[in-house]
Order: sequence, then C-alpha cells, then structure tokens
Amino acid sequence: MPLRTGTGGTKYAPRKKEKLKEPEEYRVVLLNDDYTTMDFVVEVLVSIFHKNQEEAERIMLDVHQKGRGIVGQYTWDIAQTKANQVHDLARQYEFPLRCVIEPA
Ligand code: TYC
Repeated sequence: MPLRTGTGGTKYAPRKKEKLKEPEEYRVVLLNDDYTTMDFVVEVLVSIFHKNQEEAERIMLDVHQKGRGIVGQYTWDIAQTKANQVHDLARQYEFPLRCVIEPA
C-alpha cells in the first residue's frame, strides 16, 4: 500500500483497516426435546418472550415439528438474559428445555 503524505511532507502508513463490527442483533432459537411439556413451553414463550397465547402455541408447535424455531431477535445482552431465564426456569421445573443464540 502506498504511503500517504501528511502536512509538511511527513510520510506515514495508512490507518489500520476498520475492524469489522459484530452483528448488532441475535436470534434466540428454541430447541425441541422429548420431555418438556407443551404447556410449559407455551408458558415460557408467554412469560419470558411476551408472546400472546395464540402466537406462543404456534411457535411451540413449529419447534415441536421442525426441531427448532426462532423466538425473537434482540441485542446480545437481552438475548443472553432471555436464554438464561429459559434455562433457569426449565431447571427449576426439571425440564431439559434449551435455547441457543445465533447472530441474526
Ligand atoms: N416435544 C415436546 C413434547 O412433545 C414439546 C416441546 C415443544 C418441547 C417445543 C420443547 O422447544 C420445545 N412434549
């Protein structure tokens, strides 16, 4: 890369290439399992992700049939907090329910 000329003719190297930014948003993806009850999953979707009953049932059935499904898209901190809340509540009720976070 050619050197740039500054004021007074000083030569200096070009500025370092801008660092690529991390994605701003992350998806919380709910995973299916054979043991968590459908009612509990719906309850999680209503209480943690603020879905209405109808939407929660639709997402739950979609995950049940397809193995996984997007629940929502958030900043990293919020996605992380929601995933922790899911895992804490599931542990409390002794269900193996899991979710993962993916860059959007
Ligand atoms: N597959 C579970 C059952 O048949 C229900 C379920 C749905 C579990 C979605 C997890 O993310 C899930 N009881």
